[in-house]
Amino acid sequence: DGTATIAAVDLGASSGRVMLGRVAPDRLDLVEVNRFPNVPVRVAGTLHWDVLALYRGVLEGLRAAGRDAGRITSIGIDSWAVDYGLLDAGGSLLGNPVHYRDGRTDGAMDKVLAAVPAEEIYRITGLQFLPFNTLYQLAACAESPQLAAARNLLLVPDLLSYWLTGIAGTEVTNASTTQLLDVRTRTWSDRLLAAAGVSAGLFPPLRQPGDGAGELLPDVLDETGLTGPVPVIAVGSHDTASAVVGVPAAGEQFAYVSCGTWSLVGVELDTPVLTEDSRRANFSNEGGVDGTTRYLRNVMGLWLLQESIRTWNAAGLPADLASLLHDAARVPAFSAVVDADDPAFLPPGDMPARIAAACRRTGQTPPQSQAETVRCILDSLALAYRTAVHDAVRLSGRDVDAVHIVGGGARNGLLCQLTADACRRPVVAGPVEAAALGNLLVQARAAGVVHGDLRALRQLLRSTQQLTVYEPQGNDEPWRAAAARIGR
Ligand code: ADP
Ligand code: LRH
Repeated sequence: DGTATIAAVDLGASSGRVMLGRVAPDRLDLVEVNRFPNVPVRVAGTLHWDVLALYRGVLEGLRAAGRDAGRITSIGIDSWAVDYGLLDAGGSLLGNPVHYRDGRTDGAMDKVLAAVPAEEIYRITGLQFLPFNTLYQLAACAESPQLAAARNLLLVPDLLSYWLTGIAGTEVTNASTTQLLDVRTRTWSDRLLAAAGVSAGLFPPLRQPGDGAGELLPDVLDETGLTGPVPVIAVGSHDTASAVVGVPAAGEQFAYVSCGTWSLVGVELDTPVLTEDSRRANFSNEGGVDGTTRYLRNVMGLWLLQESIRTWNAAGLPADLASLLHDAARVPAFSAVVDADDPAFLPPGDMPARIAAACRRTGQTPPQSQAETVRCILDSLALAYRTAVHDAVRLSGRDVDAVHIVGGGARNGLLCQLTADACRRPVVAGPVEAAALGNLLVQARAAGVVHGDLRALRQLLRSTQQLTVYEPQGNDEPWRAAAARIGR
């Protein structure tokens, strides 16, 4: 009847959700049928994802979707990037996937860069140098018996897809985050596979967003109560690829902040920017849906806030997000700012202490209260977004009329206003579930209920999603001064 009923699984670093969408050419309704926390587990000193708990959350969500909807047109999965599971010759998972924040990659990037110069890696991949890129994770465990026993490497969404369908593949937008893919040909780079110590055969065949990825296995139909056949569709399986599809922009002159645990800040381009300036600015050319380039920088994001709250709660101090944000709005701006991208903030641990130390290092009085710490985080994030938007404009030549904030951070009115002020441009906030919506739209297009390019898909978002606009206030001077304080 021209309507599709679609399940979009979106696994973020802080929570996973299964969303159920009903899509028609002029209609898009989305409901959350299951949400579950994503809590990493340290085992024998190594930080792991609890991948079976996530898979259970997916199965429970699919069961709930079936209860709500009856038949389901298709399923798609996206998750955070770079991490993977290894399968043995029998297709069994070899150990639990390791978290990108685990310390095993300490020093691994330097070792790879000693063998292959950074300039060359950037010319091939166009990717930001982050210590946890799959290239460095693999190099860090090159000698491990586990890698020796591995016959297949599956990125997290592809691993869950494999459990659902029995068919292994590698979706290309997520593959682009490994730093093993050639950004121009979108195929594996032999040079970098060699540097990682693996062969191309480790990776199942590449898939494009919109490709079929198999059908639910009989045992999964039993487990979920769904009526087959139910196809699984490859979507932009990197959550940020799906989130950028879900940005409700009108034209081309927009920047986005995909604002969750991380903040991914950049623009959408037709072709990558591979200049030396771009490499030095540590900008990424990630593979987007429909062959687009997501030209962006990883900013440390709301992790700074999440980890501060976790630290306070662990110390028995009451701290809830709503009251912290309420109090932070009353703290004077720019009392202290930090470089949000300081690598010291990457691992789990006492975040307020590390923020205070960073303030002292730059000659500032550290925040004293929880509210001051939260204000410091939000000012610092807005400042980092400002730098990233300026750099994206400068390095790509793309003009930007508005900044879209999507993801959980779109709910943070103070952060949205600060971002408008810092970027000197209107901020359009929402949708919160942009990744799930981008996932769903690519499936709806594969099912033939919506048509056209990303612009057409975004038009459907603009006509169906609630958005909030924040106009810039104040002037640029305090932002420039704050940037100077941290040497930016
Ligand atoms: P991820 O996909 O990385 O797990 P989300 O996009 O779900 O992240 O965003 C989670 C973040 O959104 C939280 O860390 C929190 O800071 C922010 N957030 C969620 N709900 C609210 C809210 N009601 N008000 C302000 N911020 C919120
Ligand atoms: C956001 C994200 C980001 C990656 C990081 C590992 O969830 O996928 O794009 O850099 O996780």
